[in-house]
Order: sequence, then structure tokens, then C-alpha cells
Amino acid sequence: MSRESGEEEEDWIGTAHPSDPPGGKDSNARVIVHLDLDCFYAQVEAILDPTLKDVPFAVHQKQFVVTTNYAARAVGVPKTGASVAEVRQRFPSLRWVNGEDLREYRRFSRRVHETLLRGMPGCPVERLGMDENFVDVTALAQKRLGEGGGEASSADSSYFAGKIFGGSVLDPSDPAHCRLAVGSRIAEEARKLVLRETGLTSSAGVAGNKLLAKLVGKCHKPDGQTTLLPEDTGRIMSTLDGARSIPGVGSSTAALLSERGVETVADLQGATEAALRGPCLDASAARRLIDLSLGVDPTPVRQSGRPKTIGLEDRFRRLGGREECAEKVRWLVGRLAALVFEDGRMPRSLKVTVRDAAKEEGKGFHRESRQCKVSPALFSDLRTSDTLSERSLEEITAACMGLLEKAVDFTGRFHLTLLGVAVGDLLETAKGTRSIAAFFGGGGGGGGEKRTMEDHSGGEVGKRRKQTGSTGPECPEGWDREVFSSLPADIQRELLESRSDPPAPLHSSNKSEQKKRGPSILSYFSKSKK
Ligand code: TTP
Ligand code: MG
Repeated sequence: MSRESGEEEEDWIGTAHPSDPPGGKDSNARVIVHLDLDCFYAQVEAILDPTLKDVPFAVHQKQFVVTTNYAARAVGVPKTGASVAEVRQRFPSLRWVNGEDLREYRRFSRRVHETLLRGMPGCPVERLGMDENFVDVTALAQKRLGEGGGEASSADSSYFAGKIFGGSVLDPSDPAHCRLAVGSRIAEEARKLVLRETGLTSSAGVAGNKLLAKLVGKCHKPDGQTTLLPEDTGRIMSTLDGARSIPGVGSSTAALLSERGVETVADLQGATEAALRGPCLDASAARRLIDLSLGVDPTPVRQSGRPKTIGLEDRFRRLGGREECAEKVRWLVGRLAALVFEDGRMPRSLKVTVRDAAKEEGKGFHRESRQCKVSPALFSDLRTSDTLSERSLEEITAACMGLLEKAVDFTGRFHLTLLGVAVGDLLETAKGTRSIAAFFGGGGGGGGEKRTMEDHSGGEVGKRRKQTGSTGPECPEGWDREVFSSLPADIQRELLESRSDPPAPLHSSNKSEQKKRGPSILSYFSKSKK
């Protein structure tokens, strides 16, 4: 199954920010909405092919089911994870759609995020994976309460949009109840807006923090929403069993907890910071874990910016050997190229992630990453298309294999079940909004085509851009003339003024060498080995 990196269950443990309020001081004054799209990939597929509407079908990637629509779930088809062969055998008349091309999913995902941003001005919107968003609607709810939404304070439970967790009732004299009641109406408006703008239904949870909003949102799916009143926090937490069922506790954290004898949410609730502290788990992480098990989550909704890395990974039962790995890496790099082109920034580092089951042996998931600096010149093909030339593909694949060999001993015992490639250290191109294509191909004076995050036309991918020459200064000896001449004149001059540093190597994992050089813009001009 291939998913974009970062989509996988994340450990939230590390995401608390030093400036966040300390654990234990959860604020029930907040109103947080968690919005999750219903059977996301399946809904997108049914929009693209209306003959799928209301017909039971499954979306698969290779031999695994990644999601099924609700018509299929109603007849017992599992939601995700089952093998295609097994499901085919049990449900011979089920329709199938290949979900390996993620482009449309990403496009819809972006549109949903942008719709929420536009529709709820002043509310931070944080995107989590492809189909989830948190929205902090506290200020909006407060404003509405002050503006006549104060009607909530004289209303009954029917004022709530959707359901209230556990059938609890509104106490109109409780300000937290009134805020959440108004929040439930805002959540309903948000869901209607997303449906109108994108055609996608969603489900929502409304609560005083992110953790609780995410948990309660699962209660009425699809196309439903649920609000959690603060006094029901203990009740909802007691519905969880294994520690891993706490949103934010990923597989590695669960493995660390298990080493300390903590298996369930109840175990964690009864644990002390001192008992949890140890290798890979410091005091603040221990505190945070205990807080999460009690439904306490002070982390703010952070407005999502552009991702820090772009990557994708693929899973397998087993990868045979070096050659097979190289083939997979090559395939991943080819797909990564389209994402980089679409994003528009210039990568300056390359990362490979691997999961080696041979190193697990009861120690939980073993993921390892290796990374190195690269010259953006490696990706210069993407100035005109979303596809790398054979030579660039080979070079990037070779760089990835160099990294992979640092993590995997191909001469010894290994059992690879996951491979991922990603690029990072992404440099915004001129003026911050122009694509890599425009940067390289836009010509003198900065007149290249503009692409911004608002641009979500699927037709962008693969679109060719005109390349015009520059009338700027002469390209210095040893620099990539083609790249240099296609830059705006002001940037050419800037480069010439700062050219005391030698250009960086094409790709190097020598940290001291990189440190000396720093992320100089000159490093773009190291000549590729083509
Ligand atoms: P989910 O939100 O977990 O599932 P869903 O949206 O399909 O269904 P639900 O109505 O229960 O929310 O995941 C979002 C998408 O991510 C899903 O449509 C397909 C993809 N996905 C994978 O590719 N691999 C996986 O293992 C899972 C769980 C999801
Ligand atoms: Mg979903």
C-alpha cells in the first residue's frame, strides 16, 4: 500500500511545543472541531466515476484494500487492510478501483483544507494526513455567543447540531456547554460548506481539545457529528482498550510503553511519570502520555503551512535483495518527482526510510532513516515536466541506494517490509510562490508562470512551461550555464555577488563539509554529472 509520508499514524508525543501550556492544564474553554472525510478515496473515486455511486466497491493498492465505500461496509466488506484475494473470494460481485495514483486524492484534500480556511476566517485550521482537519472555532463560538447566539444559554439539548456523546444533556447555565453547543452548529456549517464546495461528505467531533474531538468524531459516521461535554471525558476514555487506541500514540510509542508493562489505556492512567521515564521517553513525554490517557491535550491547533518534506513510501511482504530494492526505489523516485513538480519548491536533501523486520524481533517496529544533502540541480528536469529524465532518475536512485546501504546490510540478514523516499530542506523559489518550473524556466525579469497553493487545477501536472533566455550577466566558468541563463537577472546578480563559496557537491553526506558550505544558493549551480 502506498501512502504519502506523514499520513501514517503519527506519534503526537513529540508534537507538543515548548510554548504549549504544560500538561495537566487542559483548557475546557476551547472549542475544537475535528473533521474527517467519509471513506475518502472511495468518495473521490465515485465523483470521478458516477457509475460507482451507491454500488458496493473497494479501493485497492496492489494486493491490499485501502478503503471501501459505506455500501460495501454495509454488506460486511472490511474497511481496510484485507487482501484483495480474500475479499474477492468472499464478495465476488464487489466492484474494484485501483487507488495507486494519489493525485486526485491530494487535489481534493487540498480543496477541503482551503475551503475550511476560506469559510472560517480567523480560525486556525490544521491538516492531519489527507482527510482530516482540526479547526479551533473558540473565537468564533465566543463571538456568536456574544452576538445573539446567547440563545444557547436558554435552549435545551435540541440546540446542538448532531448528537451529544452518551446522550448527555445541555445545561444552559454552564458556559462550556453553551460554547460547545454553538461549536456544534459551526461544525455543521463547516461540513455543509465542504459538501457544497467539493461534493464530499464528512463526519465531525466537537470537544474541548484535539484528542477528544478526534475520538468523539468517530461516534456517528458517515455524515454525522457528535459533541463531547467536558464531564464525559472519563467515559469516552474508558471506551478505549489498548494504549495504541489513543490518537497520537503510534506503534513505536506503544512498543516503548509495552517494555514498561503498560498495555492498556487504564494501565497508562494508573502509571506514574517516574515509572515511564527511561530510554527514549523523557519526563515530559511520560507526562504527556499520562495526560493523553486521561483525555488531557493542551496542544493548540496549529495553522498548517506547506509541508516540510515531500515523500512517499511503499510496503511489501518482503523485498528479496539489493536489485529488487533498487527497482522499488526507482519506482518511488519516479512518483516522488511528480509530487516535487507539483509542490514547486527545490529540494536540498534526500531521505530514505526503511523498515527491517529482521531487526524487530519482539522490539516493535524498526524504522530507520538516512539522509544526505543534494544539489537541487539533480531535480532540474522538473522545470518542464513532472517526469525525470532517465539519467536523473538513475542518479537520484543511486543516491538513495547509497543511503539505503547505510541502513541495510545486504550481505547479511534483512527482511524489508517498507521503503520510503522523501525530499526536504525545500527552498521556496523566487518571491516565495513561483514553482520550480517557473524558477528555472520563467526567464529574465521574473515573468514566469505563477503557481500558488490556491491553484488546485489537476491539469497543472505535466504542463509544459515556456523557457526564455535571460539578458542578464555572463555565466561564470564552471557553473551550469543552462540553469544560470534561465534565472531572472536580479537573482543572477545576487549570485555573482555572493560567489566566494565553491559550489556544493551534487550529493554529499559529509556533514562537516556541508556545514562549512551552508545552504548557499550557489549550491544550485554545481554542475550535474550528466
Ligand atoms: P481513513 O480516514 O482511515 O478512512 P476512510 O476515510 O476511507 O473511511 P472513514 O469513513 O472510516 O473515515 O483514511 C483516509 C484514506 O486514507 C482512505 O480513504 C484510504 C487511505 N488509507 C490508506 O491508503 N491506507 C490505510 O491503511 C488507511 C487506513 C487509509
Ligand atoms: Mg476518513
